[in-house]
This record gives sequence, structure tokens and C-alpha cells, in this order.
Amino acid sequence: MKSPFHHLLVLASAVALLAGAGGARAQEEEKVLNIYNWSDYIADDTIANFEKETGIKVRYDNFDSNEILHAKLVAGKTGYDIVVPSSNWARMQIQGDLLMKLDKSKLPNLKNVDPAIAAQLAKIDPGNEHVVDWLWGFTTVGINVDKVKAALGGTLPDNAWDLVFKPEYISKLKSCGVSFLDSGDEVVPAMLHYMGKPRVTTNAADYNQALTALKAVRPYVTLFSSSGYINDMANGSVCLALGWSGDINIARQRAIENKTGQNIQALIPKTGGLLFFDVMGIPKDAPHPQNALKWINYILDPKVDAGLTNKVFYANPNKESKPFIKPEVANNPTVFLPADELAKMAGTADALNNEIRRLQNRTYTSFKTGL
Ligand code: SPD
Repeated sequence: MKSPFHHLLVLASAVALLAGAGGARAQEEEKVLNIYNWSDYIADDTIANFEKETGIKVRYDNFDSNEILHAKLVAGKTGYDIVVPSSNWARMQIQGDLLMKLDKSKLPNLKNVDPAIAAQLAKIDPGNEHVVDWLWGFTTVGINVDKVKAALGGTLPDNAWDLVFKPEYISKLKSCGVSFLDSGDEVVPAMLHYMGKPRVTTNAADYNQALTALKAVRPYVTLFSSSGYINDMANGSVCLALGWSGDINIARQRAIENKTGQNIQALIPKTGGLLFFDVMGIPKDAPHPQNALKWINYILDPKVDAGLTNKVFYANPNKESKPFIKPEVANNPTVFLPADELAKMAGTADALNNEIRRLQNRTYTSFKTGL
């Protein structure tokens, strides 16, 4: 004979079973990962291989300035699980509590990260708690060698920055197309560095001097672009660019592959370019943080990291990736800077804050609009 409590017991077990299943479901994330990254910054098979390996579907969007990404993060609810700010911006985002702490127990491939790069990033992220390097490179000058030499009568200046910042050079290049990166945090620090000042400063007088010098070259800038200039260089409609090292190398590669006949070269200025590290982080309100950790760990696989560098010509942080890097990329001094050139680079602008951003923006807007 069944106890009078039998029905109650059956009901209680059913409720417990359902609650258990529900709990497990709540922990298991939807198989989706939303990534927001710079354009032209990934290999052709990176996403497809991750999807195959994990069953997670990737949605991939692009931006081309830190300003755009930062504004979204500050507004919140981006829907993104992985974002890739530059380290100086990531510092502000970490301080503003916009990025999650990484669960390092889910990142066994962190062991592949070069300790020298981790030490660099510890300056903006003490203990390397929030971000991991994606790729790194430098802001510099890129040229169409034949067109620039022809316009200048055969010789290049000793310091490549002169090409973009000295009116006597840039004025001769306007007719073959001159492109500047479209961001205050790129153009203004480059001019400050050229003038021998710290790339980041709170001294208003430095910005006034930078603006005067920038206004002197403004008439010769024909395009402001932080992504389209790659194709413009490759097809010959831009001969001089203030751009990023890897992008200029991508333009060179596209010109070769598409047989456009343009000879593109990234230069290393005598006084050094501006070093940057772009880093992977997980927004505080990311909908799929576990999938994001899987992505970071996947990227840190030596072959995956090497695939990025082979495609986009930026150095990766992975000390185990070297054997998988194509010799022509490994031997390109504008991808892996020789030690003496690296020593000359202006370090990352770790001190970026809202006051400096305001000074940069005001200077940049006045330069760009001519007002
Ligand atoms: N095509 C991707 C280029 C990424 C450049 N990020 C650099 C930011 C430097 N402040």
C-alpha cells in the first residue's frame, strides 16, 4: 500500500529534476560569439576553424577607430563578447570597470604569451587580469616608392616623418594622393612625436604648436581614412599615407597579388614610429563570456596566431608561433622590428585620459575641418 505522502514525493522529485535541468541550461551558453574587431585584422580561416572546432557561431563586426569602440563600451549593452581596443584605451576601460576579469583557468594557452609582451601590458593592466594582446605594430609612413621618388626628384628624406609633416615634401605629393589616419589619437600624437614632444601630454601649448604645424600640411591631405587607404595604396590612387605598419604591408601584398604594378613600402622613421598593442577583452556585460574565453584561448594557439601574422603583417604575442610564420613575413623588419629599431619606437601612450582625449579631439577637429 502506497504511503499518503507518495504523490507529494513524486511531485517533489519531478520539481527537483526540472530545476536541475533548468540550472544546467542556464549555465550552458547559447553557441554564439559576437566579436568587434578592427577591419583587415584577421586571417581568412580564423573564424571558420574556430566554428568547426567548437560549434560556436561567430558574428564578426568591424570598426576602424578606438573612439568608435570606446563610445560603444561607455554606452554599454554592446552585445559584443570580444572587443579589441588599443592598450592605452583599454587602460581607461579597465579603470572604468567596462571589461571583465579573465578566468585564467580557462586560458591554458596563456603559457604561450611572450613574457616581454605580458610585461608591457601589465603597465596598463596590472597582473594581466583583463586583457590579452591580439597583435601589435606601429604607426608610420607608407609610400608608393616609384611615385614618391619621381615626385621628389629621386631622393627620400632621411626621416620618413618629413614626408607627411614637412610642407616642402608633402606639397609635392598631393597630386598622387595623400591619406592620413582619421583619428585624433593617431594624428596628433604622431605630430607631437615628430616635434620631439611626448606623444601624450596635458600641456595645452604643445597642442597649439602641433595644430599650427598640422595646419601647414592640411592643404595637401587628400583623404582621411583608417581602412580604405589600404586598397587606395594598392591600386595606386594614394602614394603617401600616415598609416599603420601592417596595413601598409597588406597594401603591398594586394598590389602584388592583383598585379597592379604599384611598389608599396612601409617605412621605419629614423626617429621611430609609434608603437601600439591591440588587446582582446570581454565587456563587463558580454552575453557569452564563456565562449569569449574559448576564443581567446583558441587565438593563443601557436598556429592560429601565426595565421594572423602571416595574413595581416602585424606581430603576435605568441612565442611558440615563430616556426609557423612564413619566412618572408618573419624576415620583414616592418613586422618584426629589429632590436635597435624597436628601441627607437615611441612607447605606447599609457597615460591616455579624458582630458588628453579632449585636447587631441579639439586639435584634430580644427586641423581636419580647417576651423
Ligand atoms: N587593420 C587593423 C589596424 C589596427 C590598428 N590598430 C592600431 C591602433 C593604434 N592606436
